[in-house]
Amino acid sequence: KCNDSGKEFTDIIYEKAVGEGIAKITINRPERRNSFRPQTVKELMRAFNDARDDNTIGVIIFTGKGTQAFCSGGDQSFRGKNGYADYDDFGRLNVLDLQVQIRRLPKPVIAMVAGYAVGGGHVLHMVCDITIAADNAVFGQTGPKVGSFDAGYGASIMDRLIGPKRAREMWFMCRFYKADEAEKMGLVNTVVPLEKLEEETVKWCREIMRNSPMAIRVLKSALNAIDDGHSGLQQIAGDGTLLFYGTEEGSEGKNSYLERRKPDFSRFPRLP
Ligand code: 2NE
Repeated sequence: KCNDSGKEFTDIIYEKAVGEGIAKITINRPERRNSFRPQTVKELMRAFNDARDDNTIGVIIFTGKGTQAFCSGGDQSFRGKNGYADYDDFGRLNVLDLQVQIRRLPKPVIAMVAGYAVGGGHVLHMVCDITIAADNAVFGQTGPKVGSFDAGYGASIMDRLIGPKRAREMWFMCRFYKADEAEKMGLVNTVVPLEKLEEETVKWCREIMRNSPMAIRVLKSALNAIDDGHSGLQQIAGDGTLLFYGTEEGSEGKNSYLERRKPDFSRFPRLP
Protein backbone atom coordinates (compact mmCIF):
# COMPACT_ATOMS: atom_id res chain seq x y z
CA LYS A 1 0.00 0.00 0.00
CA CYS A 2 1.23 3.50 -0.64
CA ASN A 3 0.27 7.13 -0.57
CA ASP A 4 1.92 10.11 -2.20
CA SER A 5 3.93 12.50 -0.06
CA GLY A 6 2.50 10.90 3.07
CA LYS A 7 -1.02 12.22 2.40
CA GLU A 8 -3.59 9.55 3.12
CA PHE A 9 -6.35 8.65 0.69
CA THR A 10 -9.97 8.37 1.79
CA ASP A 11 -11.75 7.39 -1.44
CA ILE A 12 -9.18 5.21 -3.15
CA ILE A 13 -6.58 2.55 -2.40
CA TYR A 14 -3.20 2.89 -4.06
CA GLU A 15 -0.84 -0.08 -4.13
CA LYS A 16 2.40 -1.07 -5.84
CA ALA A 17 3.69 -4.60 -6.37
CA VAL A 18 7.35 -4.05 -5.52
CA GLY A 19 9.64 -5.71 -8.06
CA GLU A 20 6.78 -6.36 -10.52
CA GLY A 21 6.46 -2.85 -11.94
CA ILE A 22 2.70 -2.91 -11.42
CA ALA A 23 0.64 -0.24 -9.64
CA LYS A 24 -2.98 -0.75 -8.70
CA ILE A 25 -5.45 2.07 -8.15
CA THR A 26 -8.81 1.13 -6.68
CA ILE A 27 -11.88 3.31 -6.19
CA ASN A 28 -12.91 2.49 -2.64
CA ARG A 29 -16.57 3.48 -2.34
CA PRO A 30 -18.25 0.09 -2.77
CA GLU A 31 -21.33 1.12 -0.77
CA ARG A 32 -21.99 3.71 -3.52
CA ARG A 33 -21.05 1.28 -6.29
CA ASN A 34 -17.70 3.08 -6.56
CA SER A 35 -19.28 6.24 -7.90
CA PHE A 36 -16.93 9.21 -7.75
CA ARG A 37 -17.22 12.58 -6.10
CA PRO A 38 -14.70 15.39 -6.77
CA GLN A 39 -12.52 14.21 -3.87
CA THR A 40 -12.36 10.71 -5.40
CA VAL A 41 -11.19 12.15 -8.68
CA LYS A 42 -8.62 14.37 -6.98
CA GLU A 43 -7.17 11.34 -5.23
CA LEU A 44 -7.19 9.29 -8.44
CA MET A 45 -5.27 12.05 -10.19
CA ARG A 46 -2.67 12.12 -7.42
CA ALA A 47 -2.21 8.35 -7.59
CA PHE A 48 -2.00 8.24 -11.40
CA ASN A 49 0.51 11.07 -11.26
CA ASP A 50 2.62 9.21 -8.73
CA ALA A 51 2.51 6.04 -10.85
CA ARG A 52 3.55 8.05 -13.89
CA ASP A 53 6.51 9.59 -12.06
CA ASP A 54 7.69 6.34 -10.51
CA ASN A 55 10.16 4.86 -12.98
CA THR A 56 9.86 1.41 -11.41
CA ILE A 57 6.22 1.28 -12.52
CA GLY A 58 5.47 0.12 -16.07
CA VAL A 59 1.77 -0.65 -16.01
CA ILE A 60 -1.21 0.46 -13.95
CA ILE A 61 -4.32 -1.50 -13.03
CA PHE A 62 -7.41 0.64 -12.49
CA THR A 63 -10.31 -1.00 -10.69
CA GLY A 64 -13.13 -0.68 -8.16
CA LYS A 65 -13.38 -2.22 -4.71
CA GLY A 66 -15.47 -5.38 -4.47
CA THR A 67 -17.22 -7.38 -7.13
CA GLN A 68 -20.37 -5.33 -7.67
CA ALA A 69 -18.99 -2.35 -9.52
CA PHE A 70 -15.94 -1.01 -11.29
CA CYS A 71 -17.50 2.45 -11.14
CA SER A 72 -21.05 3.78 -11.46
CA GLY A 73 -20.04 7.26 -12.61
CA GLY A 74 -20.52 10.56 -10.87
CA ASP A 75 -22.13 10.38 -7.43
CA GLN A 76 -25.49 11.98 -8.15
CA SER A 77 -25.97 13.09 -4.56
CA PHE A 78 -23.03 15.50 -5.00
CA ARG A 79 -24.39 16.97 -8.20
CA GLY A 80 -25.11 20.68 -7.91
CA LYS A 81 -26.18 23.14 -10.55
CA ASN A 82 -22.72 23.51 -12.05
CA GLY A 83 -21.14 20.10 -11.59
CA TYR A 84 -20.24 17.80 -8.72
CA ALA A 85 -19.56 19.59 -5.43
CA ASP A 86 -18.20 18.16 -2.20
CA TYR A 87 -15.91 20.29 -0.06
CA ASP A 88 -16.03 23.33 -2.32
CA ASP A 89 -18.94 25.68 -2.84
CA PHE A 90 -18.76 25.21 -6.58
CA GLY A 91 -19.31 22.22 -8.80
CA ARG A 92 -16.62 20.45 -10.78
CA LEU A 93 -16.39 18.00 -13.64
CA ASN A 94 -12.81 17.09 -12.82
CA VAL A 95 -13.30 13.54 -14.10
CA LEU A 96 -12.72 14.99 -17.57
CA ASP A 97 -9.19 15.98 -16.47
CA LEU A 98 -8.67 12.45 -15.17
CA GLN A 99 -9.69 11.02 -18.55
CA VAL A 100 -7.12 13.22 -20.28
CA GLN A 101 -4.50 12.23 -17.71
CA ILE A 102 -5.07 8.51 -18.41
CA ARG A 103 -4.87 9.06 -22.17
CA ARG A 104 -1.62 10.99 -21.86
CA LEU A 105 0.01 8.79 -19.26
CA PRO A 106 2.91 7.14 -21.12
CA LYS A 107 2.34 3.74 -19.54
CA PRO A 108 -0.48 1.28 -20.23
CA VAL A 109 -3.51 1.55 -17.97
CA ILE A 110 -5.59 -1.60 -17.67
CA ALA A 111 -9.19 -1.40 -16.49
CA MET A 112 -10.04 -4.44 -14.40
CA VAL A 113 -13.83 -4.54 -14.41
CA ALA A 114 -16.07 -6.57 -12.12
CA GLY A 115 -19.75 -5.63 -11.93
CA TYR A 116 -21.09 -2.35 -13.24
CA ALA A 117 -19.07 0.01 -15.40
CA VAL A 118 -21.78 2.54 -16.14
CA GLY A 119 -22.21 6.26 -16.75
CA GLY A 120 -18.97 8.13 -16.14
CA GLY A 121 -17.55 4.80 -14.95
CA HIS A 122 -18.10 3.38 -18.38
CA VAL A 123 -16.20 6.28 -19.91
CA LEU A 124 -13.34 5.68 -17.48
CA HIS A 125 -12.90 2.09 -18.64
CA MET A 126 -13.09 3.25 -22.27
CA VAL A 127 -10.21 5.70 -21.85
CA CYS A 128 -8.01 2.95 -20.44
CA ASP A 129 -5.74 1.15 -22.88
CA ILE A 130 -7.05 -2.34 -22.20
CA THR A 131 -10.13 -3.67 -20.42
CA ILE A 132 -10.26 -7.07 -18.76
CA ALA A 133 -13.82 -7.90 -17.74
CA ALA A 134 -15.18 -10.43 -15.30
CA ASP A 135 -18.13 -12.49 -16.47
CA ASN A 136 -20.39 -10.51 -14.11
CA ALA A 137 -19.46 -7.18 -15.71
CA VAL A 138 -22.19 -4.90 -17.05
CA PHE A 139 -21.51 -1.95 -19.33
CA GLY A 140 -23.63 1.02 -20.29
CA GLN A 141 -24.26 4.74 -20.35
CA THR A 142 -26.97 6.28 -18.19
CA GLY A 143 -26.46 10.01 -18.83
CA PRO A 144 -29.62 10.72 -20.84
CA LYS A 145 -31.67 8.97 -18.12
CA VAL A 146 -30.23 11.07 -15.30
CA GLY A 147 -29.87 14.38 -17.13
CA SER A 148 -26.21 14.19 -18.09
CA PHE A 149 -23.90 13.33 -20.95
CA ASP A 150 -20.23 13.06 -21.80
CA ALA A 151 -19.88 14.54 -25.27
CA GLY A 152 -16.07 14.46 -25.10
CA TYR A 153 -14.12 11.22 -24.92
CA GLY A 154 -17.34 9.53 -23.81
CA ALA A 155 -18.72 10.00 -27.31
CA SER A 156 -15.66 10.01 -29.54
CA ILE A 157 -13.79 7.06 -28.08
CA MET A 158 -16.95 5.01 -27.99
CA ASP A 159 -17.52 5.76 -31.65
CA ARG A 160 -13.99 4.50 -32.38
CA LEU A 161 -14.38 1.39 -30.25
CA ILE A 162 -17.78 0.11 -31.34
CA GLY A 163 -18.65 2.16 -34.43
CA PRO A 164 -21.10 4.99 -35.04
CA LYS A 165 -24.35 2.99 -35.05
CA ARG A 166 -23.63 1.08 -31.88
CA ALA A 167 -22.38 4.25 -30.16
CA ARG A 168 -25.66 5.96 -30.92
CA GLU A 169 -27.57 2.94 -29.63
CA MET A 170 -25.57 2.91 -26.43
CA TRP A 171 -25.98 6.62 -25.72
CA PHE A 172 -29.55 7.19 -27.00
CA MET A 173 -31.12 4.12 -25.41
CA CYS A 174 -29.03 3.71 -22.24
CA ARG A 175 -29.21 -0.07 -22.44
CA PHE A 176 -26.92 -2.19 -20.32
CA TYR A 177 -24.75 -4.86 -21.98
CA LYS A 178 -23.41 -8.02 -20.40
CA ALA A 179 -19.72 -8.87 -20.59
CA ASP A 180 -20.02 -11.30 -23.50
CA GLU A 181 -22.00 -8.76 -25.55
CA ALA A 182 -19.44 -6.09 -24.70
CA GLU A 183 -16.67 -8.37 -25.91
CA LYS A 184 -18.45 -8.98 -29.21
CA MET A 185 -18.91 -5.22 -29.63
CA GLY A 186 -15.19 -4.59 -29.13
CA LEU A 187 -15.64 -2.72 -25.86
CA VAL A 188 -13.40 -5.06 -23.89
CA ASN A 189 -10.33 -7.18 -24.64
CA THR A 190 -11.34 -10.35 -22.87
CA VAL A 191 -13.86 -11.80 -20.42
CA VAL A 192 -12.80 -14.16 -17.65
CA PRO A 193 -14.56 -15.82 -14.72
CA LEU A 194 -14.88 -13.41 -11.81
CA GLU A 195 -12.62 -15.48 -9.58
CA LYS A 196 -9.85 -15.34 -12.21
CA LEU A 197 -10.11 -11.60 -12.88
CA GLU A 198 -7.12 -10.39 -10.89
CA GLU A 199 -4.95 -13.36 -11.89
CA GLU A 200 -5.66 -12.80 -15.58
CA THR A 201 -5.10 -9.05 -15.30
CA VAL A 202 -1.74 -9.57 -13.61
CA LYS A 203 -0.84 -12.04 -16.38
CA TRP A 204 -1.51 -9.35 -18.99
CA CYS A 205 0.53 -6.85 -16.97
CA ARG A 206 3.48 -9.22 -16.75
CA GLU A 207 3.34 -9.87 -20.49
CA ILE A 208 3.45 -6.12 -21.13
CA MET A 209 6.27 -5.68 -18.60
CA ARG A 210 8.44 -8.09 -20.62
CA ASN A 211 8.44 -5.69 -23.58
CA SER A 212 10.31 -2.49 -24.35
CA PRO A 213 8.99 0.43 -22.28
CA MET A 214 9.97 3.01 -24.89
CA ALA A 215 8.31 1.05 -27.70
CA ILE A 216 5.14 0.82 -25.63
CA ARG A 217 5.29 4.50 -24.73
CA VAL A 218 5.59 5.61 -28.36
CA LEU A 219 2.93 3.14 -29.50
CA LYS A 220 0.45 4.42 -26.92
CA SER A 221 0.92 7.98 -28.10
CA ALA A 222 0.79 6.87 -31.74
CA LEU A 223 -2.45 4.96 -31.21
CA ASN A 224 -4.01 8.03 -29.58
CA ALA A 225 -2.46 10.66 -31.85
CA ILE A 226 -5.14 11.08 -34.52
CA ASP A 227 -8.05 11.07 -32.11
CA ASP A 228 -6.35 13.47 -29.71
CA GLY A 229 -5.62 16.06 -32.38
CA HIS A 230 -2.98 18.65 -31.52
CA SER A 231 -2.55 17.30 -28.02
CA GLY A 232 -2.04 13.81 -29.47
CA LEU A 233 0.62 15.19 -31.79
CA GLN A 234 2.22 17.00 -28.89
CA GLN A 235 2.46 13.75 -26.97
CA ILE A 236 4.13 11.79 -29.77
CA ALA A 237 6.29 14.78 -30.68
CA GLY A 238 7.44 14.92 -27.06
CA ASP A 239 8.42 11.26 -27.32
CA GLY A 240 10.48 12.16 -30.41
CA THR A 241 12.25 14.93 -28.50
CA LEU A 242 12.84 12.62 -25.55
CA LEU A 243 14.53 10.10 -27.83
CA PHE A 244 16.54 12.81 -29.61
CA TYR A 245 17.88 14.17 -26.31
CA GLY A 246 19.41 10.74 -25.74
CA THR A 247 21.46 10.90 -28.96
CA GLU A 248 24.96 12.27 -29.51
CA GLU A 249 23.56 14.66 -32.08
CA GLY A 250 21.15 16.13 -29.55
CA SER A 251 23.88 16.36 -26.93
CA GLU A 252 26.24 18.11 -29.35
CA GLY A 253 23.79 21.03 -29.61
CA LYS A 254 23.46 21.36 -25.84
CA ASN A 255 27.20 20.85 -25.16
CA SER A 256 28.27 23.42 -27.75
CA TYR A 257 25.98 25.97 -26.13
CA LEU A 258 27.27 25.25 -22.64
CA GLU A 259 30.91 25.21 -23.87
CA ARG A 260 30.38 28.49 -25.74
CA ARG A 261 31.49 27.09 -29.10
CA LYS A 262 29.88 26.58 -32.48
CA PRO A 263 28.03 23.24 -32.75
CA ASP A 264 29.61 20.67 -35.07
CA PHE A 265 26.88 18.54 -36.57
CA SER A 266 29.05 17.49 -39.55
CA ARG A 267 29.62 13.96 -38.25
CA PHE A 268 25.95 13.13 -38.06
CA PRO A 269 24.36 11.39 -41.05
CA ARG A 270 21.50 12.87 -43.02
CA LEU A 271 19.53 9.67 -43.16
CA PRO A 272 17.25 8.83 -46.09
C1 2NE B 1 -24.87 1.02 -10.85
C2 2NE B 1 -26.28 0.53 -10.61
C3 2NE B 1 -26.88 -0.06 -11.89
C4 2NE B 1 -26.18 -0.59 -9.53
O1 2NE B 1 -27.45 -1.06 -9.19
P1 2NE B 1 -27.61 -1.97 -7.86
O2 2NE B 1 -29.04 -2.40 -7.82
O3 2NE B 1 -26.57 -3.02 -7.85
O4 2NE B 1 -27.28 -1.04 -6.62
P2 2NE B 1 -28.08 0.23 -6.05
O5 2NE B 1 -28.97 -0.24 -4.93
O6 2NE B 1 -28.72 0.98 -7.13
O7 2NE B 1 -26.87 1.09 -5.48
C5 2NE B 1 -26.33 0.88 -4.19
C6 2NE B 1 -26.20 2.22 -3.53
O8 2NE B 1 -25.29 3.00 -4.29
C7 2NE B 1 -25.89 4.21 -4.66
C8 2NE B 1 -27.37 3.87 -4.73
O9 2NE B 1 -28.15 5.04 -4.67
C9 2NE B 1 -27.54 2.98 -3.52
O10 2NE B 1 -27.56 3.78 -2.38
P3 2NE B 1 -28.46 3.38 -1.10
O11 2NE B 1 -29.86 3.18 -1.61
O12 2NE B 1 -27.85 2.10 -0.58
O13 2NE B 1 -28.31 4.51 -0.16
N1 2NE B 1 -25.37 4.62 -5.96
C10 2NE B 1 -24.98 3.83 -6.98
N2 2NE B 1 -24.55 4.54 -8.01
C11 2NE B 1 -24.65 5.84 -7.63
C12 2NE B 1 -24.36 7.06 -8.27
N3 2NE B 1 -23.83 7.12 -9.51
N4 2NE B 1 -24.60 8.18 -7.59
C13 2NE B 1 -25.10 8.15 -6.34
N5 2NE B 1 -25.41 7.03 -5.68
C14 2NE B 1 -25.18 5.88 -6.33
C15 2NE B 1 -27.20 1.63 -10.07
O14 2NE B 1 -26.80 1.99 -8.77
C16 2NE B 1 -27.21 2.84 -10.94
O15 2NE B 1 -27.85 2.88 -11.96
N6 2NE B 1 -26.51 3.90 -10.49
C17 2NE B 1 -26.54 5.21 -11.12
C18 2NE B 1 -25.65 5.22 -12.35
C19 2NE B 1 -25.62 6.63 -12.94
O16 2NE B 1 -26.60 7.08 -13.43
N7 2NE B 1 -24.46 7.32 -12.85
C20 2NE B 1 -24.29 8.68 -13.23
C21 2NE B 1 -24.16 8.85 -14.73
S1 2NE B 1 -23.74 10.48 -15.26
C22 2NE B 1 -22.00 10.50 -15.09
O17 2NE B 1 -21.48 9.65 -14.45
C23 2NE B 1 -21.20 11.55 -15.73
C24 2NE B 1 -21.51 12.09 -16.95
O18 2NE B 1 -22.59 11.67 -17.60
C25 2NE B 1 -20.73 13.12 -17.52
C26 2NE B 1 -19.60 13.53 -16.88
C27 2NE B 1 -19.27 12.96 -15.65
C28 2NE B 1 -20.06 11.98 -15.10
